[in-house]
Amino acid sequence: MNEQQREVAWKALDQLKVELPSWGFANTGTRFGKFIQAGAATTIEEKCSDAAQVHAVTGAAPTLALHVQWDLPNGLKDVSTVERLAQKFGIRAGSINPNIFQNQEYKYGSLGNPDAATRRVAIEHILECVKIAAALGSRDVSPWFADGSNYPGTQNMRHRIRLFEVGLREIHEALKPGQRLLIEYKPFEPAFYHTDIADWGMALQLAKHAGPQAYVLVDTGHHYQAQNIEQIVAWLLHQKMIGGFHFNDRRYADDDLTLGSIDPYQVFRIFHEIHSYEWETGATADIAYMVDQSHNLKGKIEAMIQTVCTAQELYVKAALVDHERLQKFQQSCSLVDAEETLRGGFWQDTRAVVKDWRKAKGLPEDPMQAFRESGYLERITRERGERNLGATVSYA
Ligand code: RM4
Ligand code: MN
Ligand code: MN
Repeated sequence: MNEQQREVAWKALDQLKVELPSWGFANTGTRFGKFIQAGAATTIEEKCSDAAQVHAVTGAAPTLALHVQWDLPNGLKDVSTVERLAQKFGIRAGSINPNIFQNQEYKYGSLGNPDAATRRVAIEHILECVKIAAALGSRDVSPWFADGSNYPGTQNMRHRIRLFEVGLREIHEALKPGQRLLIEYKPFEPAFYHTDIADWGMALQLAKHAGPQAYVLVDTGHHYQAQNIEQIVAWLLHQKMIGGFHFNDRRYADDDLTLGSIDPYQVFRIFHEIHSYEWETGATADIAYMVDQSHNLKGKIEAMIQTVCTAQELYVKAALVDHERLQKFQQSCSLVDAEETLRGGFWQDTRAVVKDWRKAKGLPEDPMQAFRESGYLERITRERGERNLGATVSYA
């Protein structure tokens, strides 16, 4: 790697911040059961503490995404607790995620529910999330809607579009200046016939209808297998409508595996679209990079460290693509040369330069090793073990 490339890598690393999900530190499972980790977090205090460990060893994860019902069960009243914990552990509250999918009243949907009273409950919850976000100084309110139906003919899909338009617009009106509403999409699950916001086109239309502070959120696991995700990202960049990512990987469906574990080239190609846009326009794409993984077998904190490091390595690889050269080859339709220029970035081993960057920032060169040597995992396993292992295993 030459001096100029090192500079590019350094700048990219200074830029990249990755937000961690509070739910990724907790014991979760599949619908067949849970395998409990003795050291997993249960309380918001434990989640903040664990997230702070990831930030301490990577220096790249200063914020924690919160799911309101799980992390602030008393809503606005819990804001002061989160503030105190943020202070104590040196991490900030990140995106605020409403829970409009698990309570009994949402059996037939939230914003798309045919019952007006249920829609009201969902809207009121999201409006409270907007207030919570404002109180915590969080910019993004990030709802994911499980709404949909399971059998043809059981719901009027067109009517439900209208319900979403109306509901999201009301929520948008409550946003404070600078706040953003990030609209996530997912093709199926839990609904197995239709999902109200099934893809980026639907999310985009709804975001545009809601108002100028609404953007689309791309969860990398929420696509059909053959979908060209980087093309979606290219479109959303072009339209200045990409608000954030939920990073994870998958082999089959929404598997929530650690980032780049199955297909690192896919993540690289997404990052490439972003770097290419920034190089061409001179603008910084204002994107919230958030992790949404919750695999239940890898150690929770180790999985997060692995994901943050992977994001850094792949982000730098994409930054190292020679954009000028690439553009020239694209223009002349020199296919092999263009492709090899792109791959040139991917095949760079960026681990050494990331290590150098960490050293210069006073961070451990090997975050995983530093975490393992810290004794933190042994401590939380001791402290939380009895409670966690004694917990009844519930089968969802
Ligand atoms: C979904 C989706 C959302 C997450 C919920 C709980 O699969 O990815 O982002 O908040 O799960
Ligand atoms: Mn997600
Ligand atoms: Mn998901």
